[in-house]
Amino acid sequence: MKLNATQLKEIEENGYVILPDCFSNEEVNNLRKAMTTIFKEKTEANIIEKSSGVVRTAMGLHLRSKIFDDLTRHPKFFEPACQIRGHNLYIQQTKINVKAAFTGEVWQWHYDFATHFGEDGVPKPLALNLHVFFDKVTEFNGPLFFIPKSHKYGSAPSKLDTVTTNYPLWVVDQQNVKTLVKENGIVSAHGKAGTVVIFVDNLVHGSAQNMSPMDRAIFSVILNPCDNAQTKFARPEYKHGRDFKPIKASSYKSLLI
Ligand SMILES: O=C(O)CCC(=O)C(=O)O
Repeated sequence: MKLNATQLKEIEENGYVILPDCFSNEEVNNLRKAMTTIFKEKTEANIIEKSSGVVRTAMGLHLRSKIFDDLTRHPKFFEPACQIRGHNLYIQQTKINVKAAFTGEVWQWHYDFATHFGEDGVPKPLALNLHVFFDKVTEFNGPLFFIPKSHKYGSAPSKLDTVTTNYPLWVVDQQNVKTLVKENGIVSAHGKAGTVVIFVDNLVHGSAQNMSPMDRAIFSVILNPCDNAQTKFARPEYKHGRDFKPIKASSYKSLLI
């Protein structure tokens, strides 16, 4: 799947692009079945919500399951990522962020590079975060909020938050968010299951708690240029992949079995 000139421009200008109808219902249903199995595993790579104890984030999925490994290398992620960042990309991270009905908790305002730099010593904000919705995402069930163009302001000062949720996150302070939103507004990323969203490493984003009765699961793969790999190794492999060889596109047959 190749991005057209308008979509490439959207990423450059706004820092994100939303691509509806990328994966079929059959593919998403198979992925959801695999997700249920993954959530039952007792592993520290399944991080639970602070209050409800349900899975918040299941990580390291390409290391844990064939179908998620194939999804990670799927041409619908891989080809657009190559168009934007070139062909030498490694898998930095894979996860499903769940946000369960009624209980899914907040992701504070942040941009991914603050964590990639702060925790892993990634030199430059070149990683791409590529999502696929496993549920219909609406304004009600905790969609991601983006501040368009915020990636153009460089890296806003960030502070490590280990208190709000069970997932440590480098977050942007409210005064900076206020300024960025005043100048650029906020958009929410919604669409049907099977929608793909791509966004850049410096884009400020977050999401509110899910108080709706609808679950909201989103798969995420972060691909990073091989020559921009991590230089610090404090986090486990399920949070930052250690195989820095360039990936190839998968045959992705397992998505349809
Ligand atoms: O899943 C969400 O709502 C937010 C996830 C996120 O911001 C991230 O993975 O960087």
